[in-house]
Amino acid sequence: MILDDIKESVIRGDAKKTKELVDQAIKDNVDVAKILNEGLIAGMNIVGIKFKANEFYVPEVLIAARAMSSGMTLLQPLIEKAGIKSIGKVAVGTVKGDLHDIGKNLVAMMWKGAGFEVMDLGIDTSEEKFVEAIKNGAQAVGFSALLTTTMPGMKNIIERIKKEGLRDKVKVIIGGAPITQSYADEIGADGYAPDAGSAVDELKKLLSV
Ligand code: B1M
Repeated sequence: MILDDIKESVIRGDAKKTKELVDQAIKDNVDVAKILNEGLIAGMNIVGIKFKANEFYVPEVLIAARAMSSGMTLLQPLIEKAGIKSIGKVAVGTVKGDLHDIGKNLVAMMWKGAGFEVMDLGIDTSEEKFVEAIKNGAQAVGFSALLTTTMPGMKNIIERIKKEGLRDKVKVIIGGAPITQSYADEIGADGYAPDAGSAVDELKKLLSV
């Protein structure tokens, strides 16, 4: 089955093969939603499971995400044409003063891989940028921090979101090496994930998808 082949080629991180198979599936008139959900996204889901189980490490995830992107370049215009909706709109950024982006990028890739529309706010992200993302429709915002000196900034963002009267419109999920569940509880975040694979499960749980 071509959809299984697409899934396997994403898991293997074979960008060339993934693109060829997606191209073939399109030519064979396979339903675009099936190519997306049962091929590309299904592959990235397995990658997330393997990453969580320490069977895959950062390089394998990056390579798989690149394979998925290669298929997406062909699929994206057809998805837009078919009006297929993402399963949710979310934003993620590394907090103010923090330049570490490898973990944040992995989370963004895994969320995209799971079918979310992701606004990547980048590094050194101001409170205003998070607020703007919520005003632009983000149903959840993710904060990443790698430094013990920048993690307190997460509390400030939550306070700012509250001040803007937006707290009940958005779920907040946090992560990064120094972050813990008890810190998430302390600052009033809705969720915490220790790794990019768990970040997918946590986001799906918070948004009930
Ligand atoms: Co920096 N750095 N760094 N650094 N750096 C650390 C974090 C550090 C632990 C190293 C050390 O001292 N042992 C230390 C922090 C100490 C502390 O605060 N307790 C440190 C320091 C001190 C610094 C500087 C201050 C050094 C200096 O200039 N004196 C400086 C700060 C710059 C700044 O941010 N303002 C600095 C700079 C840098 C580089 C620029 C050189 C580079 C970053 C490059 C980049 O990101 N583009 C860098 C790097 C690479 C590291 C280490 C070596 C690796 C970080 C990394 O990418 N890990 C790191 C030491 C270490 O961790 N071994 C270190 C891989 C990545 C996949 O993991 O980001 O944890 P991680 O993400 C995971 C999870 O945490 C989770 O999922 C990811 C995947 O599983 N996760 C989330 C992350 N975000 C999430 C969000 C979620 C959910 C899960 O929901 C939204």
